[in-house]
Amino acid sequence: MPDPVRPIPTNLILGFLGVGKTTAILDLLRQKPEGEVWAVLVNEFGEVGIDGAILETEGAVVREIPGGCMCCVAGLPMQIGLNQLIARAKPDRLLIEPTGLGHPSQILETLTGEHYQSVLTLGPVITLVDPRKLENPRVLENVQFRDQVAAADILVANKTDLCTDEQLKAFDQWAAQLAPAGRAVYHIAHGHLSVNWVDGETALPEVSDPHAHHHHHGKDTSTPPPSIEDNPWQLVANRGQGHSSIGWRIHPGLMLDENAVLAMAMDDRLLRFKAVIHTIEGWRVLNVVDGSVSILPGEPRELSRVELITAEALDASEMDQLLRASAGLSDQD
Ligand SMILES: Nc1nc2c(ncn2[C@@H]2O[C@H](COP(=O)(O)OP(=O)(O)OP(=O)(O)O)[C@@H](O)[C@H]2O)c(=O)[nH]1
Ligand SMILES: [Mg+2]
Repeated sequence: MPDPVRPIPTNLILGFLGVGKTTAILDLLRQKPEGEVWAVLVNEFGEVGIDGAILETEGAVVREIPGGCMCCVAGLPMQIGLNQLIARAKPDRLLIEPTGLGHPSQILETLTGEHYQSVLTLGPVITLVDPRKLENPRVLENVQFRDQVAAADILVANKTDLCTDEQLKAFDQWAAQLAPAGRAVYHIAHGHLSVNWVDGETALPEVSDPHAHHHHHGKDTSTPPPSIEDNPWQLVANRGQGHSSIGWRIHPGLMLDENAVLAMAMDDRLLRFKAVIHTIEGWRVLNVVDGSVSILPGEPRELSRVELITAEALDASEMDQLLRASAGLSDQD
């Protein structure tokens, strides 16, 4: 007789753009009990999807749902992706990273809905916060931020290496007055979550109306991108959630100049820049958020990927020209 199928323990890792969600999942994957298979579902605001390529390096089975905020893809696209991931990986645990520009309620609804009742069991929801951001009233008022916090079973201050004692104290005071009282609060750096935090059950706190933020992407997320061989330089743009993204998929034969890409990434109109690219010196993982730059060696991929997110829509052709120049291409190429 086959073993009865046990529901897969599942954790959401929430938090605002660039707070350290992918870093934290990478860190959890390094602490995974030997012999277990963990799967990661990641949804990015941008169309191109960078985190999947980064997460695959830690041996997880990864499925990306690029494009849009998770609430918009939380219906069918997410169910298709999730079902395929579960069928392929048969994971012992599932970690989900929704976009930082997303609203968690619809994804929670999907995961706890009838379809997944016997398939998944929702463990603690972990929300990361950069305590420095609490100084910005616009962050505190942001509905996505508030609902990411409201959904948290465990509230974690990340990037504490970059915080002053006062900022950490202010974080603790802010966390202490949040309702409901009594959720676990921790301070960490470099996304170093304890693997023990993923065990247990979520208290499923209430979050506000998911329909409070109407917007439209007007696109079909199920269409696969064109082949990189046929189309070696692909530019895709996305809008929604009061933000815009521009992304590129680039043939790995087109090597980029790291310094030129970095110069483009440091443009202070960008809220976020990330890339897994083939440079003249080798593969690199670039990350820029809040003026902090990280450059790491990367593993060879089937293509280079670049993504930037802005509040105001940028002229995609201006950015494209810069990136093309970094690959030694002119507009006409
Ligand atoms: N100094 C410092 N840097 C950190 C810490 N955690 C993450 N970072 C860096 O912050 C950048 C963004 O981290 P990610 O893990 O990609 O953040 P994310 O929340 O997944 O970002 P999005 O998916 O774009 O929303 C990377 O360059 C990380 O190396 C930390 O605790 N301290
Ligand atoms: Mg991420």
